[in-house]
Amino acid sequence: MATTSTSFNTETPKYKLIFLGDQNVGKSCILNRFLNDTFIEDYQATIGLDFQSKSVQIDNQDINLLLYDTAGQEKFRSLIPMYTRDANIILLVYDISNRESFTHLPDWVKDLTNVNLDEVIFVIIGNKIDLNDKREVTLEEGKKFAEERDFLFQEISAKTGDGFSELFYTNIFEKIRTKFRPSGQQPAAEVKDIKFNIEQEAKKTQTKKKCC
Ligand SMILES: Nc1nc2c(ncn2[C@@H]2O[C@H](COP(=O)(O)OP(=O)(O)OP(=O)(O)O)[C@@H](O)[C@H]2O)c(=O)[nH]1
Ligand SMILES: [Mg+2]
Repeated sequence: MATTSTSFNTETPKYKLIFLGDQNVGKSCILNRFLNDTFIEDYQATIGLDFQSKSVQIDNQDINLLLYDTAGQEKFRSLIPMYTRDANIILLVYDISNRESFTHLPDWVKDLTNVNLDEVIFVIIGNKIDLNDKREVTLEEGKKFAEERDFLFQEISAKTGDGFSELFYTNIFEKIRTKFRPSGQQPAAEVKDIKFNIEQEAKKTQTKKKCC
């Protein structure tokens, strides 16, 4: 189990994000694209759970994202409730070129019996849109699934980085701002205008790691 962590100022708000979804849908690659702006071509199944963290700014305030990457393999499924119990944001991933990974989504949602869906931000992610010619799930189907449950939705490609800006800034950080409103601050409008520069963010994180 690879584990990296950074020590944080304890007053900085923390949000726990958990990536769920079938084996091979690209959960680890999504995290890797978000944290390092790179893509891993070879499949290496996650064993149990991986944890990483990242600091970002919302409304000029630092927040810490605690990122949990779970294993999609069936044999690890029984561990999931342990990780989702105190999650703030649940990201449920399917592969747009693999219909089964989409039809399994209701089962993933059903398994979240210990989660109060009103208190978490739930995001449905259709990954691998670079494989559009092999698409087995339409954009509309993905959207409909999410809308019916009042979940956020975004199609992305961990391979190309398409949709990442919308996923994190337009959807997740904006929702954190309105739903959790760190420290009750007044909303400061500019989240959508922040240019999503993964490289810059990664450098910032690395610098912080070195100094703390
Ligand atoms: N074409 C394409 N391939 C992708 C994309 N994202 C991931 N992959 C590939 O899909 C395979 C699985 O990716 P992972 O990120 O390891 O999948 P996972 O969901 O973490 O799998 P588990 O850890 O077993 O649950 C790898 O071979 C990746 O290279 C994508 O956006 N496009
Ligand atoms: Mg993985």
